[in-house]
Amino acid sequence: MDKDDIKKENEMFLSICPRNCYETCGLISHVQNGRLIKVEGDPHHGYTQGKLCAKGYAYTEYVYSPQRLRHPLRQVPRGSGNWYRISWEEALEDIANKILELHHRYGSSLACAYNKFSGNLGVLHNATEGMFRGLGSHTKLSGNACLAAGSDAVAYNRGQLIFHDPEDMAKSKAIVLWGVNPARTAVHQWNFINQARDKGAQILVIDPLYTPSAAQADIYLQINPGTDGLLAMAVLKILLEEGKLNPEYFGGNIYGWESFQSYLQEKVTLEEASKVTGVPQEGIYDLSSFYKEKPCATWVGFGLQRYSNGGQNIRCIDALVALSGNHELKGGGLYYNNLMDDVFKNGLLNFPRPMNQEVIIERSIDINSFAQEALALTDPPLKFLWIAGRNPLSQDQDQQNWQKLLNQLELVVAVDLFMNETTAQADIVLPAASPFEEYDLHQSYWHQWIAINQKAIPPFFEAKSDLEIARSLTKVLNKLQPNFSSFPDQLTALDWIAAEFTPEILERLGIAEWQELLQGPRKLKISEGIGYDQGFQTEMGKLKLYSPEAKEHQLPALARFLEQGKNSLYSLRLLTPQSLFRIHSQYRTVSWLSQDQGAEVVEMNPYDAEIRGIKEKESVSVFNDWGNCQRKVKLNDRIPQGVIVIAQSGKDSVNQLLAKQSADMGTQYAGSRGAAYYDAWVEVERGFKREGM
Ligand SMILES: Nc1nc2c(c(=O)[nH]1)N[C@H]1C(S)=C(S)[C@@H](COP(=O)(O)OP(=O)(O)OC[C@H]3O[C@@H](n4cnc5c(=O)[nH]c(N)nc54)[C@H](O)[C@@H]3O)O[C@H]1N2
Ligand SMILES: Nc1nc2c(c(=O)[nH]1)N[C@H]1C(S)=C(S)[C@@H](COP(=O)(O)OP(=O)(O)OC[C@H]3O[C@@H](n4cnc5c(=O)[nH]c(N)nc54)[C@H](O)[C@@H]3O)O[C@H]1N2
Ligand code: SF4
Ligand SMILES: [Mo]
Repeated sequence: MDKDDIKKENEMFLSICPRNCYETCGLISHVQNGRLIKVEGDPHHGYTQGKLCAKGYAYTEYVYSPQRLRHPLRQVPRGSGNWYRISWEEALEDIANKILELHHRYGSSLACAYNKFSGNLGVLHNATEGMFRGLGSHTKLSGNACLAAGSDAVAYNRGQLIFHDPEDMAKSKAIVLWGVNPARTAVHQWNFINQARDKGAQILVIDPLYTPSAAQADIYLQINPGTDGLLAMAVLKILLEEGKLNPEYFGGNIYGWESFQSYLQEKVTLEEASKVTGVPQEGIYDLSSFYKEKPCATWVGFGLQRYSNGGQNIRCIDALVALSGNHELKGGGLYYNNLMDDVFKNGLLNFPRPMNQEVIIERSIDINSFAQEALALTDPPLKFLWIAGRNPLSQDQDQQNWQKLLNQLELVVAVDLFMNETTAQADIVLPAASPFEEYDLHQSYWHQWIAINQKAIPPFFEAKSDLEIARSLTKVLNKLQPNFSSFPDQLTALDWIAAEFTPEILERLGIAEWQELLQGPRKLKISEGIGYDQGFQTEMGKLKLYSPEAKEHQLPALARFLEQGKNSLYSLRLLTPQSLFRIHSQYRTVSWLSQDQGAEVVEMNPYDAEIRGIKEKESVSVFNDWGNCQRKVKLNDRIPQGVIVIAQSGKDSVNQLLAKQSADMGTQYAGSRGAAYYDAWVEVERGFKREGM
C-alpha cells in the first residue's frame, strides 16, 4: 500500500456542528473508507478551541443510527403508522403534481406553505425558503421562536441590537448571567468566563432555577419568574440614591430621564421589589455592587424573554447596564446575540425572479402561532405543508390547532433525519442528509467565526441535503410544467457558497478567496458602525428610556392579561427549559446521550407536593384546560414554590399544556411577537389521566 492509499483511507475534513446552539463548533471529521469513524473538536477554531459538548462527540452514532431515515416513505392513511418505501422519483412527482394541481385550482401557489426553522442553521439550508420563492406567490413563515422579544427590547432602547464579542467577557471584572444557563446551552462560554474569574472576576446568576450555571456562581439570586424588570429597577434605585447614576455621563444622550428618575424615586421601593421578585434585599444590594465593579458584563439569555412581559423586563435590564456606565466598556455591557451583523446576503433567499413571473404575493404565517394563523387563511385556504428542520408537534404551543390544521391539509411533506411526532403525521417523509454529507457555510448567532462545512462522507442510503431536495423538486416541477419555478436549480452547493463571498467579507476575514476557509475557520472583523462603542443608534442618537415605538408596538398589559385567559386560573407555573443532552426534541435516538433528561418527570417543591398529597416517584397528571400529561414526580427543594419543571419533548408532549401565549415584543425584529412559553399555568394531581380534560 503506498502513501496515497493510506491518505485515502484515513481522511480528515473540517465540519461544523449546525445545531441551533450558541456555539456553532468547529469539528474535525475522521473518515476511513468513506465512513465517519471519529469526530473531535477543531483546535483551530478560535472560539470553540478543540472541544465539543457530548452531542458533538456523539455524531458517529447519530449518523449511522439504525433509526435514521434511509429512503422516502409514504404513509397511508396519514397518522396510521402504515408506511411503505417509495422511490425519490415517485415522491417528487407526487409532490410536484400536488403543487401544480393546487396552482391550477387557486391560480397561484398560495395554498402551499413551509414551516422550517432551525434543524440545521447552515446558510445553504435556506434552500427550503428558496424553493418556495421559486414558486412565485406562496405562503411563507415569519417570526422567531428563540429571541424575538428581547431583540426588539434592545433595539427600542438603543436603536439597534448591540454587539459585544463574547470572547471579550474574559476581560470582565464582574459577570451577571441573567436568565441564561451557559453550563447547559453555551458550554464553551465558560472558557471565557473562567479566564475572567482567574483574574478575580465574580459571577452572579439570576434564575428561578438552581441551574448548573448557578452552582458555579459566587452569588445566586433565585427570582420569581417574570419579575426581572423590577429587580433591575430596584438596583437602579440603589445606584441613584448612592449617586452612582450619572446621566451627565451621556452628555444629554438619554431620552426620558426625568420621568424615569421620578418613577424610580416615587414608585420603586426595595421592600416591594424584594417581595415581588423573591430576592432578599441583601441580594439586591449584592447585585448593585456588581454594576459598580466596572467593566461588568451582563448576559441576558433567551429564557427571561419567554414571558408576556419579557421584552419590557429586558428593556429595564438594558437600562441598568447603560445607566451604570457599563455599556461602552470592553468586557462590560450587554451580551445577547450578534444578529445585527447580518454577514451574508443569502442568495438563496433573495435570488432574482424573472420579470414575467406573476405578480408576487407572499402571505406570512408567524412561527409562534402557525397552526392558528394557518387555519384562519382563506382565499385560498392552506392545503399543502412542507415541514423541514422542525418538529412542531413536539415544540410548538397550541397543539390543539395543529391537529385541526392537519385535518384540513391535503398533503403534508416532512423532511427529516429521523421519525418524530411531526413526521408521524406526514403523508410523505423525505430523508435528510446529515451535516457530514453536504457542503455548507456557517456563521454563529453568538461568536464571530465563519467556517465552511466540508462534505466528508457519501449520503446515508438515499438521504439528500435540503438544497439537493430543492434542486430535484424544482427539476421535476419544470419538467411537468416548463418554467413553473424560477429556483436556480443548476447551481450547486459550492456555487451558492462562492456567491456569498463579497470583497468586503473577504477583507473582513483577512483572506483573498473563500477557499482559504478550507484550511480552517476565520474570525470576522466587526463591521464599521455596529459596535457597542458607536453611541446610540436611535434616530435621535439617544438611549431611549421612554420609547414611543415600544409603547405603540408592544402588546399592552391589559391585552396580555386577557390573552392569558383562563390559563391563569391554575396555580403552578410550568417552566420547560433546555436540556444538556438534547437540542429541543433532537438526539433522543442517540443511546450515548440517553441519560435521563427529565422529559418523563415533573420536578416540584416538596411543599407543593405535600399539600396535594403527592409523594416522590408517584405518577401524576399535569393538566390545565388545554391538555394533560403523565409524569413521575421528582421532589426538589431548590425549585421555588409555585413552580414546576418539565423538560421539553417527552412522550406525551409537554407543549400540549401551552396555549398560544405571546411575548410583548418582537414585531420589529422578527415580524411578529415572541412566544411566552413560560407563561403556562397548570395543576398537578395524583394518579392517571383525567378523562375529558
Ligand atoms: N443543550 C442545549 N443547548 C441549547 C438548546 C438546547 O435545547 N439544548 N437550545 C438552543 C436554543 S434554540 C436556544 S433558544 C438557547 C436558549 O438558551 P438560553 O439563552 O440559556 O435560554 P433558556 O435555556 O431558555 O433559559 C435560560 C435560563 O433562564 C431561566 N429563566 C426562566 N425564566 C426566567 C425568569 O423569569 N427570569 C430569569 N432571570 N431567568 C429565567 C431558565 O430557568 C434557564 O435556566 O439555547 C440553545 N442551546
Ligand atoms: N415548552 C417549550 N417549547 C419550546 C421552547 C421552550 O423553551 N419550551 N423553546 C422553543 C425554541 S427556543 C425553539 S428554537 C424551538 C425549536 O423547535 P424545533 O426547531 O421544531 O426543534 P427541534 O426539536 O430541534 O427540531 C428540529 C428538527 O430538525 C431535524 N433536522 C436536523 N437537521 C436537519 C436537516 O439538515 N434538514 C432537515 N430537513 N431537518 C433536520 C431534526 O431531526 C429535528 O426533528 O422550540 C421551542 N419550543
Ligand atoms: S450542540 Fe452546540 S456545543 Fe454541542 S457540538 Fe454542537 S454546536 Fe457545539
Ligand atoms: Mo431557540
